[in-house]
Amino acid sequence: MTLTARPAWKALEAHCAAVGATHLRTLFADDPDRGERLRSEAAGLYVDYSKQRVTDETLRLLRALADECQLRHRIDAMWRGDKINTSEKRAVLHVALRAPRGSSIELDGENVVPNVHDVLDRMGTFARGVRDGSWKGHTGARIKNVVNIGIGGSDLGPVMAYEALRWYANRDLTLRFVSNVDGTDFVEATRDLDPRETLFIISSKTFTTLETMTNAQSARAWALNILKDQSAIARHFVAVSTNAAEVAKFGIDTENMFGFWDWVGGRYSMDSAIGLSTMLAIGPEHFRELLDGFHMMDEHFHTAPFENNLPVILGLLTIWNCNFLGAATVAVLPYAQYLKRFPAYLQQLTMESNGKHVTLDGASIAYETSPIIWGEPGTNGQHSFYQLIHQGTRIVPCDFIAFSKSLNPIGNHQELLMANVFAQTEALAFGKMADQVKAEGTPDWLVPHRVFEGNRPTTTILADQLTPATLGALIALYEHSVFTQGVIWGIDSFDQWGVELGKALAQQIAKELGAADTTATTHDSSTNALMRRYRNAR
Ligand code: G6Q
Repeated sequence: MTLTARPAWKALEAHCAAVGATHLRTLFADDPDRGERLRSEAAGLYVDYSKQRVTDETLRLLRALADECQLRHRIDAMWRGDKINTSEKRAVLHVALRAPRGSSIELDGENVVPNVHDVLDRMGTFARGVRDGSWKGHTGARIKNVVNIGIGGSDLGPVMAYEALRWYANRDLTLRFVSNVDGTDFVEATRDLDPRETLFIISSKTFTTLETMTNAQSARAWALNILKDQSAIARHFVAVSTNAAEVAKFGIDTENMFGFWDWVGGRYSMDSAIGLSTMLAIGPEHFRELLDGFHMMDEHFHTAPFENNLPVILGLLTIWNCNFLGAATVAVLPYAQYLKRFPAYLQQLTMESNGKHVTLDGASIAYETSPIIWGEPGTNGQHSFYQLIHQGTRIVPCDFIAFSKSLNPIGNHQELLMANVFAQTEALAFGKMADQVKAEGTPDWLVPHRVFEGNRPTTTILADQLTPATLGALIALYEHSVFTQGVIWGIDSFDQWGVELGKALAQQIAKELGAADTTATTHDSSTNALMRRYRNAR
């Protein structure tokens, strides 16, 4: 049955027509306790969704929709190792990456958890060696710099986690991340580094990705330019990949390769060996805590009733906002400078997972799928784009993320930071009405400009402190929320066919740009003219 024909969907449409426009002021006035009731807590995260434009009936109907879409069954299928990534015929088992030692998650009858821990143990031994200086560079010098080369899922997670957990990082190691095929990325990342003290992690699931392989070749040339000796590669390059053959071809000893598996999607891989840079920065023990945080949220998602299941609630609220209230985007607003790359990470996680136009069986979709995710840390955003969120013509649901205790408590910064979180969510929900504005003595002509309509939906996620474990729980919260949304929309959240066309065309065009005959006119008139212009200018 198509989603929009389901009884719960129809009931939600009728419900939305009846109460969807009810102002949050009314919802709070009629139900003064909703702030105490519409909240839930798990794995160290307190989530207040009372400032979403929902009633108990909305939530009941959304859960009915989840039941009709067999969410419970699909969660179980994921844990069972079913090939729920149907278009790529793959299981989706990132939950196994953080399963505790001794537990069991099976794929085709085989427990995959021991393999996960074998790799974690090897990563741990390697990371300790680099951190304590016993792993030396080719000339005997200690490794002081680590450069992760990877892109997409092999970059965004590592960058985000490094920034997020910087407080826990070994400051004797300099971490850099190179992703873009723009040579500037590599050159700027390495210009002040000494190859004798630099370790490259080539992170690529396939080990064939154009950008990563191009940067890896440049890294090798850069290193050999000083180190001279091919055998130096073994001390300065390690690989994280599923493709041992290509790793060996590149010249990296597979002894120095850390593996993962085809059941780990790129954007779900930051807690696999792809997290090697994270482990080098924060150490194996903190990395373990990160995995424990993920696992706590996994357990909660797997077992908690939907009424207080955080990923389910957040996923269903996204359905409500996007498909019924008509929101097209979600702003992610971490009030934590360390989470500055978290919105970018969530962009990939959400939009690559759920930006789909057909259902699992290939039928076209006649409802909206993934919202557009964007955001910046607060309070910075308040001085730029919040204007639109407060007074623009569009609804922008916001996720506010905050931590009660600062890792860097100086002066009254933390109090001011938190005051701003609470102020923003209150202002967005309740606004400021014309009579209030007038009562302040505002001249009549200015009143409309100073009115805030309010009724702007927000969720607040509050944790005690930014720790490896809270970060893990936070990421898993979004991972499973994204899955919940995908189940409702009936799509494959784990493939990414949409990146293929541009990749293939770029390969073709790269050949043409390199060809001797520069008159190629195989494209449309716009592309041909751009290529001509570039050729003449280069
Ligand atoms: C993520 C995507 C994509 C992928 C990159 C890098 O889910 O599949 O972002 O991670 O294209 O791929 P490799 O790790 O294979 O280089």
